[in-house]
Amino acid sequence: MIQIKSTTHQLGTALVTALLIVALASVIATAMLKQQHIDIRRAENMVKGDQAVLYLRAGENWVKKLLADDLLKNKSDSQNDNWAKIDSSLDIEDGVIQIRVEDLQGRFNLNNLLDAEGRPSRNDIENFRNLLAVLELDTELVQPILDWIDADINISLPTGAEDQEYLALNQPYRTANAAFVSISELLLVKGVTREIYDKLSPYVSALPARVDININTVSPPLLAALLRTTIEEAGIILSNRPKAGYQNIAEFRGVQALSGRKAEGVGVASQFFKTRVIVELGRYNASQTSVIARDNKGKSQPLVIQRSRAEI
Ligand SMILES: [Ca+2]
Ligand SMILES: [Ca+2]
Repeated sequence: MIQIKSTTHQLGTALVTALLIVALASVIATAMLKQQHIDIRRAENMVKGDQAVLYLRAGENWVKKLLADDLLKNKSDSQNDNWAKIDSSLDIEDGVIQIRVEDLQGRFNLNNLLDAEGRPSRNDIENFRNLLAVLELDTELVQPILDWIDADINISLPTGAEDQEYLALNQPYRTANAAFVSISELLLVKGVTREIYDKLSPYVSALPARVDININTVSPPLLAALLRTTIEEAGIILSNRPKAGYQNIAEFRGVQALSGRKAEGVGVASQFFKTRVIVELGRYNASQTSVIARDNKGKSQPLVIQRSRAEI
């Protein structure tokens, strides 16, 4: 009797031990599967990430090629050019790629506020003031913006700002005292709130050279600023623009509606373009913004001078 009891007890212990081992093995197997699943997902993301980067570069290269070819086709730049017409999605294996090109000379170049010698450029300052007015923003913002890029640390009166102002902030920083590298620097300038920035940013650029505004790609608010007129009138002038754009500036100046008003610092060709490429590969998304400079004399190939995963 004692013998049977002991055997039953031993059997029970063995069963519990076996169950424990099975349970433990299940836990380990589940953990291993989970880790394997994470590893597979990680590897998949790495592959997709590499693929996406290649697609982003391919999109950028395609635009460089279009810009180089365009130079051989015509000497002006307008929305009729091939580079301007890419605004659609292309199907690729496992996904889609979107490419958009914008002429940055359809905007006001903030660095034009200083002339080639680094002195305030009266005409450009006037144009910028008008742009601020057209956008219903404070025209006095021009002073701290000018102070941000001029070499000296003398405050432009009455509303300018230099180091003294910025060094007194909770998170102090200095004035750039150099050309804007990105328009997002505006957010550091005294008086420029996020709201003001969002309103102004579609109309300005930060280019590494003094450039003309391209009359073939200019927007109604900026043209209104250049001609000292209303957005409505600027819109009418632009609606009469030839389909292939103006071929030279004399042709633009000859337009009836312009009589009595003369836009300065304008041209019909561009050197700087912004390309935004967006790639979607299944669950994986990636985007890139590049600024491409084109040598309009055609001596060298278009060159990427700025590249960012964010909007520039
Ligand atoms: Ca062209
Ligand atoms: Ca300064």
